[in-house]
Amino acid sequence: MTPINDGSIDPMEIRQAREMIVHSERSPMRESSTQDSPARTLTPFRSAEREETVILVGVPRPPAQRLAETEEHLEELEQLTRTAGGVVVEKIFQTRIKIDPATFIGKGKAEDLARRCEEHDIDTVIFDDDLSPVQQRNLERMLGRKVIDRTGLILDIFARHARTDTAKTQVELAQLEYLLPRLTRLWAHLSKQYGGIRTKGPGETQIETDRRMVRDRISRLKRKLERIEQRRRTQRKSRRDIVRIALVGYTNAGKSTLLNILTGSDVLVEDKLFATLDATVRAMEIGKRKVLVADTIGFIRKLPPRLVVSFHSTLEEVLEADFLLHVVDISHPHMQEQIEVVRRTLKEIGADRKPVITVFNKIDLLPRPEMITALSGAEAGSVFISAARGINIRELLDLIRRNLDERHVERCFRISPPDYRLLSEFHRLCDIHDERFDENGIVLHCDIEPAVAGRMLKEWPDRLTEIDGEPRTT
Ligand SMILES: Nc1nc2c(ncn2[C@@H]2O[C@H](COP(=O)(O)OP(=O)(O)OP(=O)(O)O)[C@@H](O)[C@H]2O)c(=O)[nH]1
Ligand SMILES: [Mg+2]
Repeated sequence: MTPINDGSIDPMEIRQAREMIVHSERSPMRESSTQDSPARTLTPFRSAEREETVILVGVPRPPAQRLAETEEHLEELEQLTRTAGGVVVEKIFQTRIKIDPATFIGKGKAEDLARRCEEHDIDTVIFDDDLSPVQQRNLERMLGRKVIDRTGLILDIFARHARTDTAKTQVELAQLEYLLPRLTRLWAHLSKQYGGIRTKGPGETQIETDRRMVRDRISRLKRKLERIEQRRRTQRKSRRDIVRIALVGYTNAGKSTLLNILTGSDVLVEDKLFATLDATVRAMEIGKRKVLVADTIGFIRKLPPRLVVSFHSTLEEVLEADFLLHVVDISHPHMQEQIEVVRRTLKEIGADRKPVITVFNKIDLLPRPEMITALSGAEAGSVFISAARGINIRELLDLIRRNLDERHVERCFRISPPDYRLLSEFHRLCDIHDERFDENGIVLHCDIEPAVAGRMLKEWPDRLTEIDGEPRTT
């Protein structure tokens, strides 16, 4: 058994360190290259030839977290592991009142875990909880295997699923930020081995070089994201008066399927966790109004808020939406907890005050339709649909329309002298009931949002006036 923190060199660290040297010599971090970034050297599953064998570790901490709850969490961790290409051989539980700062599970349990890893020829051990860099390093030494936590695993899945340039950039940034405090473990042994008293060993110099390289790359990626954001901001400005809806929800709930059916798009839909990594915005018409709908990254329990925040595009779409459609997989055994996780995450990113329509999806999979009656009483402003089968979509559209109507008030304007550019702006932004020409210009009745009306009146003071008492012709 390798003792904790003894400074000895373990073969896996040397391998990882070499990969890092080879990498940094070969490619000085190309723009938006997720595949070759140094973060990949720490990600769990890279072998294409065979599935990697995995042990999962859950740590119940009564009374706050009971064993049954940890078991559920490990089921989901198993699903995440499969998504990343690993096969779970065993799940291990260790109840603890207090977490061990050196090994998380305690030295005795870690030794037991090491024996099991040997017995089953395990490649990787995955903890459901976040490990500190020190705990991760100590455990890797004791077990002689890769040890990662849920966040590391999720990052690996993100890296595999990132397709667009924005998603790749965001994932690489999140990976490097995760990697930075963990860099020491790759090089500490080398500095101990070769460094003299008060002198720097080559390893230590290398750590500094690597840290600097990673920090430089982080700044470059941040600048690149800022440019992407700037572009998106300009796009958003051009559509600022159009109503915006964001689809939010637990991963795999059916958000992308719903976006496709609402807007006639062809966004990727997969029975996988985190199929969507970049916000996609599509237009649809409700009544005569144009509405923009955004698909966003799914939430999951124990997803660190800083990871959500690193997905700026999702964050912005959610924060700037006029209201949210919270898509819930009604057939999921842990539906209630998933709802809570989504609500908590919305709170963490500051979007908990947005109006929400709860959309219970996948009703076609319900074994007991009575669930609908029970839930419709408990969840006001909700609707029950199947996005995949197209069931009750009309009902959802009606609910969205009612929400829009509440935001719009009927008002009457005169455009004088007549100006077709201004008229088409009205057509773009509101629902026009009636429009006619008189000797002074164009008179129109429309449903318009008060803020939009205020802005238009300010922008066109010489052509636009609000009038009262003009009767509608329709
Ligand atoms: N039976 C059934 N399956 C559905 C329904 N809606 C979506 N699905 C399936 O659920 C899976 C996930 O759907 P997605 O639309 O990719 O879910 P998502 O919420 O976008 O997932 P992420 O992007 O991974 O967070 C896919 O296999 C869909 O075919 C439904 O109404 N009924
Ligand atoms: Mg999706």
